[in-house]
Amino acid sequence: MSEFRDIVYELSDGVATIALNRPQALNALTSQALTELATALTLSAEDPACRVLILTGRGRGFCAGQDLKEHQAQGVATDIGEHVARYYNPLVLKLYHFAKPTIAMVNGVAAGAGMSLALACDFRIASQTARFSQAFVKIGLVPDSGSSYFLPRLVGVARALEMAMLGDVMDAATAFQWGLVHRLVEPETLEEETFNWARRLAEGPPLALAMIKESIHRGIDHNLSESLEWERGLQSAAARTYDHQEGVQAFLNKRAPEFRGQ
Ligand code: LHQ
Repeated sequence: MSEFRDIVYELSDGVATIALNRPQALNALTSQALTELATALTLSAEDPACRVLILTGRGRGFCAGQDLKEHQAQGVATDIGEHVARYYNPLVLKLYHFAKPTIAMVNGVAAGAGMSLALACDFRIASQTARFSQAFVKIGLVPDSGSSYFLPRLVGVARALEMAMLGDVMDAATAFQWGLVHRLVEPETLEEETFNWARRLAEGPPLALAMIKESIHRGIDHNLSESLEWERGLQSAAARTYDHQEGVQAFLNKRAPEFRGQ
């Protein structure tokens, strides 16, 4: 069901999957791929049948960041800042504010802006073949696409500086130990484990999940008084949903709830 060229978009059982599909270049991002990714994000955001999003890559890479061949072909006159503002920043904001759970299924190397995209997702489930690199410094650039925001929040300032300043390729076991990934699994079970996780989220109460995401995001960016006030407003809204009534009824009747997103 995909009319795209550089990505594959699929939806089943409430789970939408966007797979970057330029395996020969470890799914490095061309303008075409970035445009398609943005379109697929809008599609999945607007489709009520989609309750969870998985972002992954085809082949042995997750995403090697900006396609440096395209970048080079565009010439030194190109303003990278403009490119970042036009393609990457809107994409990262879309992912971060995506009102449904997002999972990066990290099948292989995630480098540069490719790592940033993984960090912008709510969850990272990684195969033992995954690797992570803040590759920017290796080509004389600085972290972009949200890495300077997400990385210190996930691993702390000291480790973020180490990754960003050295640009070393980190193996999956270290990434797990550092708290960059939620689960580390065998390559053969990556899809199954990720889909199991996704299906659990897809069965959750969609409105509450969206509000939980919003409140945790606000919690990291605001002080306690602001967070308490924000929680109060969201709780009022959550308590007015059908799904809240359904959850309570299901608990009292000792049955599984059927959440509708209402
Ligand atoms: C690639 C790439 C790639 C093209 C592997 N491009 N072909 C934003 C806006 C504008 C400009 C600049 O940047 C940004 C933000 C960024 O994302 S900057 C960071 C850009 N990414 C990188 O610097 C990573 C470059 N790649 C690597 O360091 C390595 O390929 C990693 C560590 C990712 C993987 O290493 P290996 O597993 O040893 O694979 P490989 O290097 O042999 O690559 C396999 C193929 O993929 C190879 O093609 P070839 O035709 O020789 O088989 C690479 O040329 C191609 N490829 N990354 N970013």
